[in-house]
Amino acid sequence: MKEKLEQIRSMAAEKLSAVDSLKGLEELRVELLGKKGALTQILKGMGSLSAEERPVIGQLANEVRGFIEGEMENKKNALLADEQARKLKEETIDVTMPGKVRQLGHRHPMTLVIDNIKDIFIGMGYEIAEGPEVEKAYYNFEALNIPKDHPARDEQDTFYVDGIGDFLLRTQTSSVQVRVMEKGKLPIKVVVPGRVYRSDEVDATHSPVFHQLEGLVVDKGITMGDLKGALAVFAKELFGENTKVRFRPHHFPFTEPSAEMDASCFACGGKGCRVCKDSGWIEVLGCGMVHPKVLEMSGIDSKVYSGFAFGMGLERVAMQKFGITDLRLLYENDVKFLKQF
Ligand code: 2U9
Repeated sequence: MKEKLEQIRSMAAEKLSAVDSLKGLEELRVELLGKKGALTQILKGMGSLSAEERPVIGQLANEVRGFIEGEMENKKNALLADEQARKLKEETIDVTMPGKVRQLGHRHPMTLVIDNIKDIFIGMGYEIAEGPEVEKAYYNFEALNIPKDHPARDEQDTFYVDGIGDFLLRTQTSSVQVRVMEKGKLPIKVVVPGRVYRSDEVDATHSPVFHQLEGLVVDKGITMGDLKGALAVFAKELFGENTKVRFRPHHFPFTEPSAEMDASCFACGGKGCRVCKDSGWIEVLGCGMVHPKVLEMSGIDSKVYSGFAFGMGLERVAMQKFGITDLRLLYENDVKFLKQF
């Protein structure tokens, strides 16, 4: 029995050194120390030993068990350490590897221009107003002093919506300012960006769908001086601190007097270049003092209140700012073109 125990000890040492996994170690534990294990079998046979032999064998059996348990614990710790070292090596991040480049999109050039102009006016204390693109003819024309059969309707021919009464696709965002005035809350200081529609053929400078931004200021004592001051500040913000402006007389049915505003060319500073077609000036917007009839039609007393208004085509501003020579590029969604902005 003594030899057998020694055999078990050396067999255990041999097998333990060959174990290379926690699973294998557990299997070996069952094989050696389990209920049907080699050591247990020996202990079961102790009953047949003499009274002298029993304590000697018992002590040896305990020693062998202690040896096996101790070695198993050592092996377990070594295997766990190996496993951790392997994981650390396997999961090491090479911080010198090049990262994955995710392609980020960006805003469309039209959105850039619209956001830029909105921000300028927000900075000057204006609120943003919006309204419907399918609009009542009254808000688009009559309320702006463009009655039926007025020649201005020819220039702003549009798409009429059949079947739901007197509706059309708005030709200007001015209908929104009329709606703001009708609400009756004074003073008014708004800008209205939005899509407008006209029955135009597509070419390098025309599109049946384009964007406008219009502004309206109504308060007691508003003068042409307020208009010029506000729009001169706007031009500096848009084109640069050194920008100068000039006003040329014009005519619009909804403003009186009316003007067009030019800004000194941001590309050449006014000397004349390709951008300003050698004139030194860039046409930016139309403007004027709101016609008293327009105020009255929306319920504002034109003897107490006055106002100024302005409007600009945003595609034109984008084309000028970015040097785009064909408006169609803004709608073709060619990634090679859009990537430049
Ligand atoms: C109200 C009263 C007055 C808005 C104005 C212009 C001048 C103007 C054009 C520029 C190029 C439109 O995109 S474009 O074709 N607009 O020149 N717009 S004053 O005047 C208003 C608007 C609303 C109630």
